[in-house]
Amino acid sequence: DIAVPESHPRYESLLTRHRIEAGVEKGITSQQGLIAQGRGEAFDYLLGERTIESADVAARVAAAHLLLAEHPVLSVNGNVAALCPGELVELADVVGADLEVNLFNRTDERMRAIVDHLREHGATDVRGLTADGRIPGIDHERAKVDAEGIGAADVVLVPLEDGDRAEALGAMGTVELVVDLNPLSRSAQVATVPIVDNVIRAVPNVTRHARDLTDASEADLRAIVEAFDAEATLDAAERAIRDGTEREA
Ligand code: PTJ
Repeated sequence: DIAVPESHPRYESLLTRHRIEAGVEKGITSQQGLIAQGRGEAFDYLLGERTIESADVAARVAAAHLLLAEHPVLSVNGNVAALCPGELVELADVVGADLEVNLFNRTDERMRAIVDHLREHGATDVRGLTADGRIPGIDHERAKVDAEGIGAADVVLVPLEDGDRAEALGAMGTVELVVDLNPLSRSAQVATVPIVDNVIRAVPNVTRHARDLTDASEADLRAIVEAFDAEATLDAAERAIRDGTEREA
């Protein structure tokens, strides 16, 4: 869906940009989403535009958390809705999670456009429009969630979350699985499981691990979750960025 040959060295990156642009045109992605994408791209470039090993381990741990959860929810914002809607619907199916549209810059138009967009990509029930719950400790619009959705979730996947809200969700005792290309961002720092990878690669990777772990026992899943070290994972991502930079220099 883009006039760039697949052989182009920056094909993936250009495709991603095109999706975000199309998302803005469709009323799904906010203008700020363009800036967020640019920020993410810079980190992705430094990581070598690949899934580093520590991110793959984190994706497996995230899959284990989602499979163990009583009530897992995948939070969807304007960027991820544009980048990987079908992949989010697939992950929700595989782990039995709800999808909930939850926006940083919330408007009714964008909420509805994203719900429709997810339905076009195969989602049946999409939460977020009820908005009868609140995340304590943050301002009104950004605090809105479905009481029966994120409000009652034990595990939430929040791709590209804002730091404030990531912190507030953590304070509610929710297990937070964060996808963010910047290992220094507050969301990555406060996450139970930070996945330092592009959502475009991370979401299908979590799904692949979830499929692989479908038959694992509860004890095995718990062992995977308990062996995880978030701080070491963030350190490994920082090292990958520094090493890459040194190689370029
Ligand atoms: O649709 P809304 O209103 O909910 O708004 C969504 C955005 C992303 C615009 C909003 O949450 C926002 O402004 O986020 P920030 O504070 O800019 O943070 C975005 C973070 O995501 C940054 O740390 C980026 O490095 C990272 N990021 C950007 N694109 C990607 C990414 N991480 C993974 N994959 C990406 N494609």
